[in-house]
Amino acid sequence: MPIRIPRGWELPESAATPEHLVLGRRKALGLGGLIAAGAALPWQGARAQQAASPMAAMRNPAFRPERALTPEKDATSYNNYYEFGSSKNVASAAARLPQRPWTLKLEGMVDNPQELGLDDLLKKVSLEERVLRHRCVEAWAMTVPWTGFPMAELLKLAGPQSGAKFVEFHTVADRGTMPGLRQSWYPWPYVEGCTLAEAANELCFMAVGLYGKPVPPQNGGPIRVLFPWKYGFKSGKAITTIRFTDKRPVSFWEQLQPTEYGFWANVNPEVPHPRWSQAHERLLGSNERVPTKLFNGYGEYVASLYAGLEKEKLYL
Ligand SMILES: Nc1nc2c(c(=O)[nH]1)N[C@H]1C(S)=C(S)[C@@H](COP(=O)(O)O)O[C@H]1N2
Ligand SMILES: [Mo]
Repeated sequence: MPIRIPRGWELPESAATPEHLVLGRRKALGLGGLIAAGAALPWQGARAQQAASPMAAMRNPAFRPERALTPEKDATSYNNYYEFGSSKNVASAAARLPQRPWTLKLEGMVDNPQELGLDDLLKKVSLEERVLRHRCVEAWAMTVPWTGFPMAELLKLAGPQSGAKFVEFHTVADRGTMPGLRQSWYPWPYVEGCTLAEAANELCFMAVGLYGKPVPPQNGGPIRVLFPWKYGFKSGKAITTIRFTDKRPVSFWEQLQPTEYGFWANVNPEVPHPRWSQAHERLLGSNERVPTKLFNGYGEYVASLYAGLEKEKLYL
């Protein structure tokens, strides 16, 4: 009998993956023997499938959301994007941000500094879809299908040098389209960072698609980073430069309010924000209130990253 794949990936009707891709994957998963033998899984190496949409890719069944998908209209109309203002209603303003041409720079302490056109980069990586939970520090959450590739693939392209210990993600600061940049008390551009080990973790993901389509500008198109185990502010939108360094970056929110937003920002229900509890979260769409999980439920991937760092403020 072919191995039984857990049912978690058999998502409800609302799942955004085009039907033919789901069917294609089921057929491929029928090759149970191959999977058991440790051959490449069918969704690994799947290129973006042109037929349905340029950003439709095979869903990676390892990422079981354990929650219903957030309706697309909610995930794409309730956003945090301070470059466009502090309201959640930024989609129409963000639509003015040009999505092409787009270049991504890999720089700093790397063997292969380079500037990549986004479409050229997409030819070098394997796209997959991951349904991931997202948890904002403000205690709302969503569960959405992202298309993209592991950050580890960019590390391979860049070749970090032995002295590189941290990674900075610089996001675009476009004066022409971003009215928030005129609010000069904010430390623009929006820069976030992590350790090299965090960037190399399987869960750190570069997203170029959402619900099988290019990531809409308000959600961070054309390319954003995702740290699903950290509060959402770590997941910078519209990334232009990834910089490798030996100094721990001081990120946007940490510069603004270091007593409330730290470097690590791992999700933890037991460590309240100084002004509110983090024990529960509200799901976009249904408004259901559910308990928050340590590392947003991704401890099996990331808990080991923090061994020996217990004295750090890991959950702020
Ligand atoms: N450049 C940039 N990236 C950003 C933000 C921002 O204001 N500017 N907000 C962050 C916060 S607080 C959250 S919760 C998520 C929101 O992502 P979403 O709008 O796709 O839900 O983006 C993060 N990335
Ligand atoms: Mo957030």
